[in-house]
Amino acid sequence: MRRRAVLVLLGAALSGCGGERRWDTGVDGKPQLVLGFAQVGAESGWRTANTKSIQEAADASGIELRFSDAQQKQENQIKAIRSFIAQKVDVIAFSPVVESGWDTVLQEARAAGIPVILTDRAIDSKDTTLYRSFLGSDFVLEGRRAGEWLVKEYQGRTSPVNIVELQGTTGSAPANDRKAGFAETIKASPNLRIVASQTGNFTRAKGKEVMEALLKAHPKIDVLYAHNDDMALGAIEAIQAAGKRPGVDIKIVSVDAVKDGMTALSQNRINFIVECSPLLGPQLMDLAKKVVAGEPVDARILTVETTFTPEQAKAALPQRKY
Ligand code: GYE
Repeated sequence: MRRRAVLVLLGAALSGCGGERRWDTGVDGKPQLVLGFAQVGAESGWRTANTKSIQEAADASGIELRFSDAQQKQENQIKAIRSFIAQKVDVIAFSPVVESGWDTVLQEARAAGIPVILTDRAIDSKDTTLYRSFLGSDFVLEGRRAGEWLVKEYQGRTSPVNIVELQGTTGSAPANDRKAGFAETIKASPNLRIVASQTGNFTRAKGKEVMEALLKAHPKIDVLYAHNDDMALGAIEAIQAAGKRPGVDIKIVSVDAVKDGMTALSQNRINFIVECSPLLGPQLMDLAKKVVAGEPVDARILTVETTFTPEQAKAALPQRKY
């Protein structure tokens, strides 16, 4: 504790010479850089794995992480960012809970000379100078992949296929984009129709609750498209409680590929999962160092991902980290 405080003070003294902000090297040769990270919350298995990845990567690279959990509320994230500005952290990173409404607080960060990195979720601001880089997945592509699986699955069938959709958090980039990518892909098959689409806020509890209501309102549901595994897992409970077989009576496609989702997939209770990797920590730490050192970085850094069938899930599960 004491040594760290000294190093931080030393760093402050050394960096008072103007120009680009720099991180300084401590006595053990490790960089001393303070990263303020405003996380969305702890709503899903994906999020828990993402937080762990960021904490571990910060530790491994000698970065001091100041972590805040917004409990899925934008106002809390804005407060956390303002607090990081007041603390004069070297760099701020955050996963915006929703896409809109960030300009004011990000202008404040810019005015304070603190660079901002977006991770996981994007914002819809036209002013791209408000942040240095965006690191995360292509959510439209994920939605397309879910749609492509469905189109193939029902190829040759002309009778109606009734789909219900459990959306992620309203206004969030993954909910908007996964919806759009999926809709665009199934459009050419008129028998594939979305009969209901509601938010389950990316949580298991809400996924279950909304699915219970959907099962009552729609006696014939053929497919569930869930924007994440947790909502699919909640919905599976509701489907079973209604006396139906998940994966058989109602086909299920979801996004994330966390361990619990992959386990359900390997047991044929989910039929297909599109992967979305939460392991963004190491790349985020590299980016943070570069941005603080004034090095150029790519405006958009994409995560490489795949898809899983039940057989592929069985094979991948033993090595799955999250
Ligand atoms: O898919 C979901 C989480 O933003 C990609 O947020 C992330 C999503 C992820 O709650 O499980």
